[in-house]
Amino acid sequence: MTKGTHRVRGSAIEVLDRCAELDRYSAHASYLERVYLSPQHAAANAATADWMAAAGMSTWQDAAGNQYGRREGREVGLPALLLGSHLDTVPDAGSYDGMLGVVMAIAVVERLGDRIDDFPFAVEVVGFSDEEGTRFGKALLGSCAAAGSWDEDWWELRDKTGLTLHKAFHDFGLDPRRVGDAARRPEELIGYLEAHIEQGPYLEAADASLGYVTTIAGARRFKLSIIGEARHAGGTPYPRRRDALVGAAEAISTIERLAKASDCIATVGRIEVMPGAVNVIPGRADLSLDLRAESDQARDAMWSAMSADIEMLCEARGLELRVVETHRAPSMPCAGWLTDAVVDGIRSTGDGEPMGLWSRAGHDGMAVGAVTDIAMLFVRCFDGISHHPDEGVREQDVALGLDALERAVLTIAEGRP
Ligand code: HGY
Ligand code: MN
Ligand code: MN
Repeated sequence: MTKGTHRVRGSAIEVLDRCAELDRYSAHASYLERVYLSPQHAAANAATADWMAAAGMSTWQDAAGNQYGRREGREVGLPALLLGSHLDTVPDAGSYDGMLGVVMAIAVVERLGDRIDDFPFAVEVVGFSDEEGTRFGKALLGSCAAAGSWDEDWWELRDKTGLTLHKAFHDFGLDPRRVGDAARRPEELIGYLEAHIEQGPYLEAADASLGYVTTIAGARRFKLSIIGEARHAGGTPYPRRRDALVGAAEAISTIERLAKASDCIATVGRIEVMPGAVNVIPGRADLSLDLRAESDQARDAMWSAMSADIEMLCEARGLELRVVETHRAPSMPCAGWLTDAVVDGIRSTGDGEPMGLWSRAGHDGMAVGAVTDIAMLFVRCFDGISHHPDEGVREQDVALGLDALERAVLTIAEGRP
């Protein structure tokens, strides 16, 4: 911030400055990556805790590394309206996916100030610790812990160095035996309201700054292994080949063809070819599959069609297909009463008739929805770009988003006894 300028507390420019400050907590100097249980995770939690405290909140880190802040309502110990998002990122990330929602939530607590003292509920802000699943492959670890849906099998998940989640917990200073302490009981919360960039082009196409979410897409992620036979690239005639990479290429185009012809969305984001030598026919190809749809039924029907077609093409090439499901999260509808408050907030900004859309991106609300009602406020992002350093937001859109979020919280407070 340049000398002499005064940053208005709870303003859009302060929110943007804080998102820029969080960029500093990255595992790499040249690009942003902040993963679960890393030193960067700890640093981002500490900075966020400072901002929460400055906004008048008590702060704590829970047993799964989620960062919380809380401001009491008209009595101590009331159930809380939970605001927030996540602080972790994908590799080579933008500055706003997750972080914007956490920092906007803190700004809204700042702006509401002493008015919260008269609320019939407390207001909490959470910075979830692992929405992306970048390090261990399983997404929503932080919010699953908060929702009480931690799976003991996850302890053996390994990062790319082979370190287990269990060991990483210890190294971070957390006790794996206490992860259950992070679980929130339904009676502790009245709802979860998350502001997030849209991560798609629809608000921009409608020239809308803000939107509300109807449903968060259901997602399933798989590791597909296509097994052939490594052989000499020169000496092996085509009829004798069982080329795993050619099989994977056909599978990838099949995935795209089927998804394009549907309302589902499927992406192969990663492929690993073995042995990976230029003069050896690939004996094995491991590829990721990220599959999403507005409903779990549509998602599962698409998986059945895709897996059947891939099985067939592998059989025709003499290849073996092995499938491991690495992540599954149900589609999560947003609650009507909470979404009505978001719509009220958007309407109060004069941003035109509020636009509803289903979220193609996954969010922590998919896990939190197991213990409390959820709703989401979307903020337009430049050209729909996300999961990329060019991710960007307009200050004016963030300013309207803060107004809408503040109004939504007030609408909820006014609507409760
Ligand atoms: O993958 C997603 O949709 C989210 O950004 N984690
Ligand atoms: Mn993301
Ligand atoms: Mn996100």
